[in-house]
Amino acid sequence: MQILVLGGDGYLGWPTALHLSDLGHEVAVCDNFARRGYDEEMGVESLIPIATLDERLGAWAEISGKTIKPYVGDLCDAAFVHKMVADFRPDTIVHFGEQRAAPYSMIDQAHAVYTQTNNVVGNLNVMYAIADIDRDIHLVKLGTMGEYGTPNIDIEEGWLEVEHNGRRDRVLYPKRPGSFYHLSKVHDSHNIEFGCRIWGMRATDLNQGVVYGADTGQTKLDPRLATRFDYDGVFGTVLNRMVIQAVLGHPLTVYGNGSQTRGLINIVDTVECIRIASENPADRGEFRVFNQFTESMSVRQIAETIANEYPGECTIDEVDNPRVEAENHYYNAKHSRLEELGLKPTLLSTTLIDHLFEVVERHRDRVDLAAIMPTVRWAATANELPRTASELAPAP
Ligand code: NAD
Ligand code: USQ
Repeated sequence: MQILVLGGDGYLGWPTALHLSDLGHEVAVCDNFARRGYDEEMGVESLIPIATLDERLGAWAEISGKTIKPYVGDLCDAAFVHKMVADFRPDTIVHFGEQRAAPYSMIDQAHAVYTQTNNVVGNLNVMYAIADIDRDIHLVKLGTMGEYGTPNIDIEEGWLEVEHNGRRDRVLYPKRPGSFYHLSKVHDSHNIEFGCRIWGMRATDLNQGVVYGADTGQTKLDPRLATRFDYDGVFGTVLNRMVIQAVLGHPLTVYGNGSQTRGLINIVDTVECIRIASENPADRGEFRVFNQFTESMSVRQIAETIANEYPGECTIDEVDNPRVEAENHYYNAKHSRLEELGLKPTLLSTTLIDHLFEVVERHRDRVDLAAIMPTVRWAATANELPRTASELAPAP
């Protein structure tokens, strides 16, 4: 298959491009390097050093003999997106190319506006390119489990059968997300579902849980193929952060009482889920939703698992929760559809955690301890005036 990976220079997009290329698909990647720009803006760096996109592509060609084609540009530029899709003529577009950190979107008005503009406009441009060029292109879009929030009923995979005043209907599952970032994904989901109805688009919305892990079969082959690994209070996600905190002797930062529960998935399963979704496309006009996570744990359980596993001393701190989120809540989210299509879950294990400790140990000198504590508070309203996307996140 011809597969175009948007956001192909990011934490998940790069390993996905390698995995798909390794399996024999013709792969292209698109990125505007916004993520490298946020690093400059925040004054932080990936724990694991990452090569430039050119170096990555060169290394992959050298090691595998396979070529991945780069498209460097901004998804918010409609003409660029149209030209790229017309040039590559993909069967599948995998869309990772958005601003993905909830705390970044909550810094102030400028960052909220940037996040929603970047994500919603970029996604609309991709939809219009598909509608104009070839409506059979399957859009595999990365959404998030956080779109649902933490409702007091079971979470289904995208759709809900309801009975109201004696009548029945199948409706999009009601959403109650917890940040302007998570909201941008809800807006995308609604736009895509509408595109399926009006244009007969084929779409799979992958509501992914929090990803952890540092490498995949391909990124391990050469340091130039490594993917990024974030630990700072803005871009670092909970399990990855806690592994680094343990190795650095920093108390594990549980926000609030730690009862909040999230779906988790290992990075090796992420890339496999994308393969499965791509090779089993949605039907014409179908808006299909898969919940992409393999196990759920409370933040406290994650902290206790890491603390128990760490061979040295490790303490857990209950930090004043910087977010506005439910801590004690019901959580039962379905996630069977990817497994029905063949996903073999990689569950959190001693081996996986020990491997992460080793990776962090190797790069521990690169950690900036000052970047660890959370700095963004949800309830604050810093309303610095919005800037343009290029002022906010200049490409390096
Ligand atoms: P990332 O920030 O590392 O990668 C996203 C990439 O998209 C970056 O390289 C960035 O430069 C690029 N990008 C952003 N805006 C762009 C634009 N306008 N034009 C072109 N490129 C653009 O993020 P990630 O962790 O790899 O996440 C990828 C996707 O998966 C995101 O959509 C995210 O919401 C979703 N997701 C991530 C996680 C997680 O835990 N990392 C969990 C669930 C869902
Ligand atoms: N948390 C802590 N301590 C920390 C960091 C986080 O207790 O040091 C808590 C948060 O309060 C939250 C939970 O852990 O309750 C998850 O936070 P996170 O930063 O790991 O994840 P989140 O902000 O939800 O975002 C991440 C990715 C995002 C993706 C989402 C999947 O950055 O791109 O969409 O995970 S999900 O959470 O399922 O929506």
